[in-house]
Amino acid sequence: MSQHNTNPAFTGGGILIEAAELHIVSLPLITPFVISNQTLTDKTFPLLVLKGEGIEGIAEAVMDQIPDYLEETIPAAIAFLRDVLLPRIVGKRFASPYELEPILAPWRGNRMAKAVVEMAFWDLWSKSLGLPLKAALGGVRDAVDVGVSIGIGSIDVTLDRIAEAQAAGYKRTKLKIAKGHDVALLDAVRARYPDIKLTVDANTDYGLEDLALLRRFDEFDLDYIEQPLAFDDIHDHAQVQAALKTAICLDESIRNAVDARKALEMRAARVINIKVGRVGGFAAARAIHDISAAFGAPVWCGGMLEVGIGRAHNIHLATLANFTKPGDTSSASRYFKRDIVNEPLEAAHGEMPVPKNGAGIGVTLDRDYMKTVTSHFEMICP
Ligand code: OSB
Ligand code: MG
Repeated sequence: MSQHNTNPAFTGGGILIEAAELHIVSLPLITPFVISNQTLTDKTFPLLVLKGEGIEGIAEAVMDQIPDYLEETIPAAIAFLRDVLLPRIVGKRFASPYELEPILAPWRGNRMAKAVVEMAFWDLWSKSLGLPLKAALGGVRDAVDVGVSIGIGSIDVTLDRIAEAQAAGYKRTKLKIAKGHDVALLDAVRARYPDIKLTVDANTDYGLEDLALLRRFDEFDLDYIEQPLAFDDIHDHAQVQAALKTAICLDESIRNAVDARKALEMRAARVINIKVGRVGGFAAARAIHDISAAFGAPVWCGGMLEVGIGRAHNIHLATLANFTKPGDTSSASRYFKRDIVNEPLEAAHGEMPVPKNGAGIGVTLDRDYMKTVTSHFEMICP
């Protein structure tokens, strides 16, 4: 079936959102993923389907069950979506994703919950136009450069995982680090791989009191050090950046384009990680992309261990021009034995092709398999 809208009732006067499906889906991870403050053994996420004009817009939300990466949680997001956001959207018409802004903007925080609504509508809207999401966003590439993110593990296991990533042709290796799991690891990795493009992600594990330790990271020719300090800090990162040769990259603490401007103005970072879920949707992601370009700061597309729906959104986003560093959207098969989308999202030679099975995000739900991994389902109607 063509994803292009052929419904004669569609007048171009906006897409009527007839209903929303809200699911919670859970897929086991092939190997547990360990970062500085959490171990994930499965990937559990809300999945939203907006239905209108005979088509479906789909997105997955990136908050975890508990507030480990940022403040949002799945139970709170489900309540906010069910009770606040979706009732204000279902039964209404929207001519473009920008028309959602007045509905999303008044509420504080909850960017991941807002993002899932906005992203699902971008998918629906681009499908209604018969365009790949990439084209609706203004992307310029047919494939995006990608690297791997390797969770915390022993030095031996880490070296093995780097060997696999190198064999697969990934363009950058990002190592999760934490206090006590840093310099010795980097020594061993650089001894074996002196020349690979290497970065580290501390997920907020360090403080200004660790400045002397952080300065030692300059020995390892890292492309950048991601989020060494607190999730809600920008200011103190400027002190770290001033003391180091290596670029700082901010992830957790960039919530929107204003944060990105402040961080770049005060030289708290030279690189920005953009996650569309973290920043509240594509409009904000693009604004951060644009302000970073204006400062001459490269950006890259982060990941949250998404399954195929979120991966597809990420790939389309990363086709924008200033995504000049490899992103985290590696092959889905590194994390999941079986995905809930029909199209395999596999990188080759460190490049992830833009999925293009139909318009919009270019991947389709495997509804039969999804049913078997869904723990919660509700339908929001007008
Ligand atoms: O900081 O990028 C992060 C996973 C969970 C929480 C935080 C982060 C991550 C990742 C995942 O690094 C990377 C990926 O999706 O492959
Ligand atoms: Mg990160």
